[in-house]
Amino acid sequence: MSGVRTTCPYCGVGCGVIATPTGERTAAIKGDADHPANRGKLCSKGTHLGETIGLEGRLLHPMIGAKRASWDEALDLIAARFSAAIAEHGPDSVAFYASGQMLSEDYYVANKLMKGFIGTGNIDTNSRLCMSSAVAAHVRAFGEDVVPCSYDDLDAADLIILVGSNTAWCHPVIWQRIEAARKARGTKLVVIDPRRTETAECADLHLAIAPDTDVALFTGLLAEAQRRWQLDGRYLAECVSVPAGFWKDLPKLDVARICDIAPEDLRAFYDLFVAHPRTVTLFSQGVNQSVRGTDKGNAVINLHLATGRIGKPGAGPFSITGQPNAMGGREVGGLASTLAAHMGFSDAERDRAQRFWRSPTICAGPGLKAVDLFNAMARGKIKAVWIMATNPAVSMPDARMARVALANCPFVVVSDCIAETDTSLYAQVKLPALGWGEKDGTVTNSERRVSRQRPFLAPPGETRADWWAVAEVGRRMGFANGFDFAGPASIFREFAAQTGFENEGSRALDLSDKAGLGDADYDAMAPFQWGGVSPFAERRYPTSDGRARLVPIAFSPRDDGGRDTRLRLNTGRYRDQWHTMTRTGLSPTLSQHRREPLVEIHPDTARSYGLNDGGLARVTTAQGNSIFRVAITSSMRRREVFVPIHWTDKTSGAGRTGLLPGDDRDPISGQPGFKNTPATIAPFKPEWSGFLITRDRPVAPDCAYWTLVRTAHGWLTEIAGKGDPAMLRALLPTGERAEMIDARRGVVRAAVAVDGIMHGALFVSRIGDLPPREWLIAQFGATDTPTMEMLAGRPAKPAPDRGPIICVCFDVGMKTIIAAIAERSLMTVEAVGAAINAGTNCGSCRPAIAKLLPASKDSAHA
Ligand SMILES: Nc1nc2c(c(=O)[nH]1)N[C@H]1C(S)=C(S)[C@@H](COP(=O)(O)OP(=O)(O)OC[C@H]3O[C@@H](n4cnc5c(=O)[nH]c(N)nc54)[C@H](O)[C@@H]3O)O[C@H]1N2
Ligand SMILES: Nc1nc2c(c(=O)[nH]1)N[C@H]1C(S)=C(S)[C@@H](COP(=O)(O)OP(=O)(O)OC[C@H]3O[C@@H](n4cnc5c(=O)[nH]c(N)nc54)[C@H](O)[C@@H]3O)O[C@H]1N2
Ligand code: SF4
Ligand SMILES: [Mo]
Repeated sequence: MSGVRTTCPYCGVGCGVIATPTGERTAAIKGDADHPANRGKLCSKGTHLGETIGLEGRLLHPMIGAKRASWDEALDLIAARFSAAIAEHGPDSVAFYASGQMLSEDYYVANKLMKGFIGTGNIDTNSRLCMSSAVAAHVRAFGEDVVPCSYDDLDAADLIILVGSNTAWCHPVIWQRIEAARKARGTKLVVIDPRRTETAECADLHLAIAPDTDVALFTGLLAEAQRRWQLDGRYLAECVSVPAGFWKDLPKLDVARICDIAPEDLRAFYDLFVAHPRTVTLFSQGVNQSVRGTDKGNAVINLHLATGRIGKPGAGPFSITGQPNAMGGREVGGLASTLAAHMGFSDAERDRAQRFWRSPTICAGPGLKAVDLFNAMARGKIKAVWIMATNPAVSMPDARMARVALANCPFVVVSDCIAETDTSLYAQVKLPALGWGEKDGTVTNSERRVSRQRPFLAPPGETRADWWAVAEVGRRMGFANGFDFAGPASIFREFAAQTGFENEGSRALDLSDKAGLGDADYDAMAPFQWGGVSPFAERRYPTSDGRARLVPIAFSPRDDGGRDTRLRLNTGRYRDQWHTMTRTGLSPTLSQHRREPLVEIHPDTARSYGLNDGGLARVTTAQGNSIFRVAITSSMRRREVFVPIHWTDKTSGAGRTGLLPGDDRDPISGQPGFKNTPATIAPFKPEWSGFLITRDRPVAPDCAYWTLVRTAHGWLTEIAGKGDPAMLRALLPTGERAEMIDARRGVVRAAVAVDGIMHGALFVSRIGDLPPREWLIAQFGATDTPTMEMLAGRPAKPAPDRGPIICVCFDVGMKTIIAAIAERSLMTVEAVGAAINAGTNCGSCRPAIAKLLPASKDSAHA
């Protein structure tokens, strides 16, 4: 097979990928130079997709309980249990919990079944945890969930403000585009994030504001814009409806104090804004995942509307999506708070949807939002739930409660590609879904661009498309007519037709020109953007009077971050891992960047809590506690800690972030405030610590702390605990074993080889003298490493220590880069690339390399 054009399954940048199969389950991956989203570029995650398409851990056939079942048995059972629950307790007793990682076709069929045929609004999605505040802000300001910008605007802007976005890690190809624009045109960059991320490190100005003080910052900027004659009176008069008293009620705030930033920095921000009318404000989870998320979004949008910085090249508020199809899910109506195709729940809209679907019923109104849905489940109100393409036992706030909810639901169906997830443990029925490279349909990216995901691998085992399973259940529930789709093309045509049905220009989402597409045209469909490059360029908004709205935002005591003296817990992402690691966790290359979940903390705060760099600490909140490796860094504000979301029960004994956040949420969007939870921290002092390297995946060790990641030739398990460390030898595989035990110092070292090839190695110590991991890991790919060298943990003739891997594409360590910079007086990231290749492939590590250069603010700490 030659190269197949498809779309990356990770973030909402939506990069075009060309996948060329090189074997049954292997493929060469490269960026699609013709795709407008990425023009050939890919980040580290996209570049290494080929390492994640094997069959390891896949669910290959349906399961009922612990037993393999046929599709017929499983689908009949689901239809029967959902029908019985509806008959006995009504349609609101059942629910779907879907995901921005489903294709639009899957999503469309699920939404149609729930809202139009079962007749309840109870379908929500993990986008509730991700995009719902931005959706609510768009609807309040524009009348419809429309993103006003395109990536082209990043090329044309003179000032880019990133709010609550670690773009360099989470949207790396957008980041590369921003960097290119800065180089070409001198675009100014401001980053607003309590942490000094690698994104912030590269900015012209970084405002490390106190958590959740964005409303004050943007309200202050709006007032400043008014004071300095920056308001666009004509735009306001012609295109915006301004509520009475809006300007009079703008609170007068001491912004620098509230945000806890230097007044000169605040002034510099204001001056940059005044000097650069072409401003794009790009925002993501630091805005959305907040109890003030919707107001934060509207504070940003208000500013752009009032200054007329919208609907023009290089200007606008730009909410970027997280998941590959977060936007598509919003389009079809996958959120409990929209009906379908950007329609709400008015009588007219419900009637219109019912006539279009020719359905027996239609839901009466919105359904339960994710957190409310799980709370209802915990109270026994939900009798059957179907979870697709998401892992809520990990990703919901207060994940322990989410598990209680799942355990309390009499019938749980889980559709996933992976056999065992933390969520599927609670499933009565497991359905094997097609994964990336197998599934076939469309996704919509951050700039409203619809692209095809095309299959290039044969479906393994009995895996089937999610839409097919939902349609089959719909048919078996007696809804034969609505669900006889021949394939994704026919679903797409129906969805496209629905977007245009009785639309007459009232909704910007209108794909009806695609409703007559033939199957072959659908297969060949090139990426296209609905709404055009700039949906509001014509200065008309999809509201009843065609005007946008300024939204008054009441300032609340919760916006005043400065006065709070408790420790705040912030959570987020690592550059090379994706969510619960079911896919990126399979890639040895991607697993090198961060091998353990770290709790990052400021040096002063670490000192006052008695924490040591590299030691362990227990983070406790009202919901639960978890143990993490301590990383002391001045990139954190004082009294704030940051932990990653990626580790699960499958990959960690205690490093579980999901247990910590509470379910406090934005009152309008229902999105949880994942980024700001009161917490405490204390040192965790194990009696011993160490690590285990194995060729095969080890059983979970029985000790207080363990975390597991992939290596090039197997697995690395970090361990720490109490009791006799010698018992850990039971974790080693069988083979020729060499051991060294020093009971007095509490040292255990063991290595197991089979026919000269390493199969296991264990290093434990009570006094912390552990050898570096990298050389030992590499020995698992070598033959006949002398036993003495293994037990010593280093070669007889030592190779230089490369330090932690920075560039995963060329396998270059931090110490190698620092040495090259010093020896060859390198001054730029390009010079480092030319000298030692680092940073010259996917480019994801370029911000990290920049940090090591002599000009960097941070290089002294490196
Ligand atoms: N590598 C990688 N990339 C991903 C993902 C992944 O798992 N891994 N997931 C994808 C998904 S689904 C999503 S939603 C996106 C998320 O992309 P981002 O939103 O960029 O990622 P996060 O790390 O969740 O959070 C962004 C930043 O918000 C900051 N923040 C916290 N509180 C506040 C605050 O009160 N105000 C401000 N201004 N900032 C604050 C945090 O310190 C953090 O640096 O990433 C997508 N891309
Ligand atoms: N504390 C904290 N919690 C958070 C966040 C945070 O920043 N902090 N971020 C939130 C956000 S923004 C998000 S998006 C969520 C993400 O959280 P989740 O959605 O729970 O995370 P994933 O690991 O992406 O789960 C996707 C699952 O779907 C499976 N899958 C992949 N493709 C398919 C498919 O085509 N069909 C089916 N049926 N299954 C498939 C994968 O194997 C995996 O098990 O986490 C949220 N939770
Ligand atoms: S930026 Fe990276 S993860 Fe996001 S779509 Fe592009 S290649 Fe995939
Ligand atoms: Mo997300």
